[in-house]
Amino acid sequence: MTTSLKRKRTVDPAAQKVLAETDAAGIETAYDRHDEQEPRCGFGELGICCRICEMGPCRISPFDKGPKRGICGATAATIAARHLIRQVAAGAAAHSDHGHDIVNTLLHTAKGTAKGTAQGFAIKSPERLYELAAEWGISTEKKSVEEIAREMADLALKEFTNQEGEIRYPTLRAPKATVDRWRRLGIIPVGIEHEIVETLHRTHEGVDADYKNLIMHGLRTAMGDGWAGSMLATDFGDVLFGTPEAVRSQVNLGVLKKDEVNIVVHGHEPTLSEMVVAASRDPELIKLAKEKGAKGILVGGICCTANEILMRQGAPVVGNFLHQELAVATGAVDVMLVDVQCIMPALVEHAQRFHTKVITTSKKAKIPGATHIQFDEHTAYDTAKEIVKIAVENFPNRGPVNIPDEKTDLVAGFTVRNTFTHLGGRYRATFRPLNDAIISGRLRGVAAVIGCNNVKKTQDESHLAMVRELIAHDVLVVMTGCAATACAKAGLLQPEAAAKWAGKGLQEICEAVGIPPVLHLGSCVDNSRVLVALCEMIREGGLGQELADLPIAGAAPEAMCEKAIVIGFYCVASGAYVNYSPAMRVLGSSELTKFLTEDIEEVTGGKFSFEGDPIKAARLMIAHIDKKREALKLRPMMYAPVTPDITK
Ligand code: XCC
Ligand code: SF4
Repeated sequence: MTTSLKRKRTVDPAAQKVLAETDAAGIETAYDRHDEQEPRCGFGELGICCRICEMGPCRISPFDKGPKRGICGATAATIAARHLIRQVAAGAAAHSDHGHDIVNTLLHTAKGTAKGTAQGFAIKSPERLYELAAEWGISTEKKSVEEIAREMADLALKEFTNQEGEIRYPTLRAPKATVDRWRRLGIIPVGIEHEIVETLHRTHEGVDADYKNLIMHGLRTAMGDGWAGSMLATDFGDVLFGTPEAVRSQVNLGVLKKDEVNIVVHGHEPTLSEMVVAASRDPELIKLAKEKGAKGILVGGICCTANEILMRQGAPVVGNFLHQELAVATGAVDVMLVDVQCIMPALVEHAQRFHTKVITTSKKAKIPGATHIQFDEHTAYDTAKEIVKIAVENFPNRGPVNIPDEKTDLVAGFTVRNTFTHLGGRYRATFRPLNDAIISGRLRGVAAVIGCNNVKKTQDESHLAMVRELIAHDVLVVMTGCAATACAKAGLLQPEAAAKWAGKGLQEICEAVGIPPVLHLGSCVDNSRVLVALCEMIREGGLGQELADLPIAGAAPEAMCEKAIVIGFYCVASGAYVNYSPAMRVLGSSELTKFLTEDIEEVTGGKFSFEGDPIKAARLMIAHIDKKREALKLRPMMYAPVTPDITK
């Protein structure tokens, strides 16, 4: 309410309106708490504060004078690398534990202990299950769908706990040259959990002090996320909840309804939110809502839960990370239902100023002051109904309601298969048209722009600027997470966006195929879809032998959490160029910074940059794509880039 007025907090007009209201009412948000934290501790920002052992905390002076080593002798590079890979491990754990829960839910569903369909869960895509079984080499002969699912789920659970060998997907899916490189480097994980445990061991006081060795293990740990934990979350999620199909929906605070019960699901796991969507259609509950004076029941999402139910149910998206408090501040949210990850504890106190009930549902994520209703897959549908009922009964308690008008149409639901079924014509799922477009210079390449909102930056601004710059240069953009929501709000996820902002080559493709220039691939665990798409591009031929050869790049321009760090790490491990901003906390060590942003390219074929200006970062990504095009001796680009008109 004070200093935050001095800076631009968001480019989203809906958010601007709500923030004006919260300012006027003296209601605090994350932006105010951000300003309260200034000035930050410089040691922390630079990554040269160590609090790993009880002799510390130790800090390294970035100046000529002052200590250059911690008490144990750890240098800036050691300290920053240790803390960084601990963040990688935490991110890998978050995604992988989520994957674990999905595999477990499939197992319970297949065992019938989830009371079968009575409790809502069913194997919605047996086709995807059969496909995976074939890929994994599991015989399906004379087995029921449930038997296959049980067998696959048991095998998948072993990916978490294996203590020797290699996780399954790298060799099944990645090109041979990439697998060879990984084996040479020794970065194929033996099991997801093993690498996380080893990270914690190596970074304990007095163990690994070699920053390069630490980072190599960080890459291995991250591979266990991208090529196992997240990939299993996506694949088994598709089996259980259905493989997404292109779907139309709407996004932004304006999707909330003044005259309906509004339930906002926020967090990450699709298990409960899928059930809540189903329960909101229950005639008994709709009848109750009408008795309470509401016209119906709306379920909308925030953060990746939003992306999950958008992809599979077409549910509207209320907003991304920095919208969580703003949604409540509209006064129109009857229940904010949360599970795990990206949930601000501040929500509970914030909600007390309105009528909103905050309900936590995971034993792993409780917040003091919230109502806790434990979710259990065995009683999933009953729990979902109970929660919907609470929301309905809370509807008459609303105070003043102020919902901004803004809502934007979007198309989402792209997957590796359906995108390229589009590109290849209805009956031919092939990457040939994509590869040909790149080879001929109609398309420059592909960029994945992913990740969060970060209150240190103007909400959505970097996502929009970067993505517009990329598509203007004929780079097809794929997105996930809160980044996708940012661009959806600005209309970039509509087919019409191509004519407005894309370069001529990309425009031609979008028009021919009827896709937007920016493709929504789902939640953050669905970044695994990007990895699979890259593998398919190599398999199709003409774009090199290994993933590192591809004219592609990635970025997280408003990165916020450890999950964004681990995604960056598995992309670099997979040979990608990744711009990550704000910079990881390594800048206090010039050696470590140089390793991550330069020398590592010799090792994995990928590298990081930490450019904070989104346009400059986009240009770096384009330069990297052009470098790869040159190495592949691809044809010159057909068309000059257009200048994106940001006023449109
Ligand atoms: Fe969280 Fe996934 Fe980041 Fe958004 S993008 S702030 S992680 S919800 Ni995943
Ligand atoms: Fe200090 Fe070393 Fe302990 Fe870190 S591990 S707190 S640098 S003594």
